[in-house]
Amino acid sequence: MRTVAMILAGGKGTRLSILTQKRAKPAVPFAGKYRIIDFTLSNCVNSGIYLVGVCTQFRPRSLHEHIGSGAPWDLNGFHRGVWILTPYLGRADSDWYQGTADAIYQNLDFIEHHRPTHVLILAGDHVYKMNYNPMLRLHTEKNADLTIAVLPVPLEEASRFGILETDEEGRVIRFEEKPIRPRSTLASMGIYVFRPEVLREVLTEDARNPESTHDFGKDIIPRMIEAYRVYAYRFSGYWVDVGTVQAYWEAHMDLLADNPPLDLHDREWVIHTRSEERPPVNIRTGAHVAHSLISDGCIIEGTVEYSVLSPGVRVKRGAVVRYSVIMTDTVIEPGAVVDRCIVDKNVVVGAEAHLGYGMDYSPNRLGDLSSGLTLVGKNAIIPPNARIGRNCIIAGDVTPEDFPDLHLPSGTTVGVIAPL
Ligand code: ADQ
Ligand code: ADP
Repeated sequence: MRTVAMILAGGKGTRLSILTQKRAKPAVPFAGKYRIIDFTLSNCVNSGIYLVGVCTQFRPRSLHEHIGSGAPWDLNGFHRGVWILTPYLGRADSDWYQGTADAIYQNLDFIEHHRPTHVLILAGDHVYKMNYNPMLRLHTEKNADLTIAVLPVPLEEASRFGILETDEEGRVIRFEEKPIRPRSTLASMGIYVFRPEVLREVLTEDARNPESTHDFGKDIIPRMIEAYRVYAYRFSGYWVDVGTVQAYWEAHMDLLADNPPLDLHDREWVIHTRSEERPPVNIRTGAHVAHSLISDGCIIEGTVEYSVLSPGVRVKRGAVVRYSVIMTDTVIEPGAVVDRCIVDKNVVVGAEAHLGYGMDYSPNRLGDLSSGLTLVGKNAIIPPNARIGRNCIIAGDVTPEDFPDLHLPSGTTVGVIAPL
């Protein structure tokens, strides 16, 4: 068996709001020291898959720098590697990938160059640990053309996914992408194994179809159900598509349980990342830290509860951080309170400022936040004594001059948000 994995890492990620203002979704920091794509890259190498292509297009710089030569995942060497595949310039219609199927279609030569027996198509924005080998084996045993990884989801969430039905043998007999009225709760994880010849055949046919949006879920899979052997592989572990701010925050809170559903301490399935050298965490007199993940280089003098801190965060005397995700090198000045917030890198929260203030848990106007989260973008400077309500979005790089009123009511948006 020879497998090439292709990671789709090119979606716009607009539902992650300011977190993807300057970086691609798979490059968004996760669980303190990782980036979202680390889970998929690590799953590949831990499954013994060493030929990996990453299809990128939107704001790929952070992602390119993070992946670099692939060394942290041991993906640099003879017969192994990670290749960043950007859309090539000069195509007549568009220089960008149109849909997920188009991103793979444009890279068929890359895939075939490696002469694989199996092509594994993955997403760059899922948080999970999965050994792909049982799925690849099932694909071979069933002599399948396509195998889709599936899992049950709650009925109220089913319309966010590709929903399918199978016969008793596990063959897929119906597939509907994001149905308004779902007939089942078995969801596609957007993880596919293709027989390489079939992949070329279906993508070439799709590329010629002017009606198609060139998307696996919308176009390719529904058309394959009758004419090809399509099977479902049932996955039973923890898996989240962290495509929305709410899901991103909830997945962090999941990590803080005493027995988290995703164990980052598992020595049998290490999640690899690129990280800088930082000194050990320094917890000073008067600090109170509980139910939290604190990364290297943090200095804590205040209170941190139910929160995840990336490297180099400082929480100064009397400051309180709770139910929050705080990214690299952010400073929380003395006496500040940060409650149910996602704060990007290099932010300064001024002394005695209060973020996530008040009791407004109503859904955010942008439709992204449903439990009163407040977001602060990269490099923002929040002035001392500011009061910023829940459901607020402060874009990156804003400074005190952008805050004529230090009391921002719930639902306020400050600064320019990435175009939706
Ligand atoms: P979605 O997650 O809605 O549904 P999509 O937004 O197309 O699918 O993203 C899939 C992956 O491809 C993401 O990682 C995204 O970043 C990437 N991507 C999107 N467009 C791209 C492009 N043009 N070039 C490169 N990469 C691109 C899919 C399936 C559903 C399934 C869910 C599970 O269509 O059937 O249920 O995933 O999350
Ligand atoms: P982000 O806000 O997404 O973290 P950065 O540019 O700060 O964007 O970081 C992206 C990646 O590039 C990280 O892995 C970081 O360590 C690395 N990086 C950032 N600046 C440099 C640099 N000057 N040289 C090499 N790597 C860098």
